[in-house]
Amino acid sequence: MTSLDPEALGARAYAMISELAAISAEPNRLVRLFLTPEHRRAADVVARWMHEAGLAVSEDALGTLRGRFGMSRRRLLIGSHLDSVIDAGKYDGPLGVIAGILAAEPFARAKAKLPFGIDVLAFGDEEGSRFPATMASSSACAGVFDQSTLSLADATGVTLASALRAYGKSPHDIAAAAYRPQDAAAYVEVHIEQGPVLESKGEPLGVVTGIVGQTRLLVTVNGEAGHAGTVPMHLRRDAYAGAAEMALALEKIVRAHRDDAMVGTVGRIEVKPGAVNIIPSQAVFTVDLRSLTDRTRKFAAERFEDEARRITTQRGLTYTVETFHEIATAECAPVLQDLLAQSISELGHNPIRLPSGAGHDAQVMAGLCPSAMLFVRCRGGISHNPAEFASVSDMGLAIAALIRFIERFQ
Ligand code: HGY
Ligand code: MN
Ligand code: MN
Repeated sequence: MTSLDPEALGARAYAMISELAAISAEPNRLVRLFLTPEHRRAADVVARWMHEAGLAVSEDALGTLRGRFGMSRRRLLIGSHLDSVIDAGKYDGPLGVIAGILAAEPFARAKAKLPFGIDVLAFGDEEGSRFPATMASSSACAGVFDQSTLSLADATGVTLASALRAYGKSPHDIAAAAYRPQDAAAYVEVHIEQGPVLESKGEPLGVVTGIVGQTRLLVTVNGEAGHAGTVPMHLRRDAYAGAAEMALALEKIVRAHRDDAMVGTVGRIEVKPGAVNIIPSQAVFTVDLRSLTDRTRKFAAERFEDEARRITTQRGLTYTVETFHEIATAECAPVLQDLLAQSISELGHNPIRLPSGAGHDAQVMAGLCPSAMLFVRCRGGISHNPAEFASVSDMGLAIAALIRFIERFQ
């Protein structure tokens, strides 16, 4: 058994988290998007860490870094993502990559004879912050990359295909990035909980039972521009007012499904022409709908469409709804859950089991191989926010638990 010093592991993790957090497209907030110069700089730092840990480093056609130990065909995959949301916290994603490197290191240094190899994976796109799709990198590893994603464009009109070429990759090599199912023994991801449960129970670590399915919609509402001072209210076709009523209708539908941990969010809205004295002719907004059961999520999406139809008819508006991301609920492999729980108990802590309301690469990897997640307590459950925080000791305990997990894994 490897001797463990969680405090020292946590301190190293914190130093690495801080180094990555300084790599941002903007000086005053953390923004690190897929296939940007910041992604390249972050990947170069992570490649150096992987090399220093004794891992053989390679990069696949989607820019996923792979730190490899051992020659066995059968691979234990450990990973998370390097990209961030806009104005992000510094733990969401990087903690999982860093935990994988620090957990693999003792085995690589000792040239341990394991019945499997270890691949630490640093994915470049999980958040979907740049292109209107998410988890492109882990999809390529899982062999489910959707080629139509290549033609998606970012806010500046750059397509994923041209961004890949600018990053030095060729879309023709994407298929080669896929693991053969027989080679992928399991996937494990360490991630901050991004919620309040572990903190409320006074526990540092948790074992994820399942990851919610997601539906992301782009809704376009069209009305008629008009003079804000002269058009009487009953004669207006106000696209924004219609969109606002649709957002409230979404909230009402979702609140009716409390039991499935269902949540619905309108996270972004653009109004045109966007002048103070013009009645909006168009409103374009996103819907993020999640639930622990796919059936209720799909039912809620249908109910939302019914409401959109009713509201726009009443208001003389037209609308379109485009589903730009859909991913099913993923169950975490019970055997791996138990192995993680055992590792946490051995460290003297109570292995809380909980679902994940956030999406993760583990959801995609669950289609390739048995997958599991280890959650780390985060202060106030805050995430996707610069106030995001995980303590040195909690991070150290997570890495220690991951080391014990690797020792037990067969
Ligand atoms: O949106 C999510 O759940 C994840 O943070 N990408
Ligand atoms: Mn996130
Ligand atoms: Mn994440």
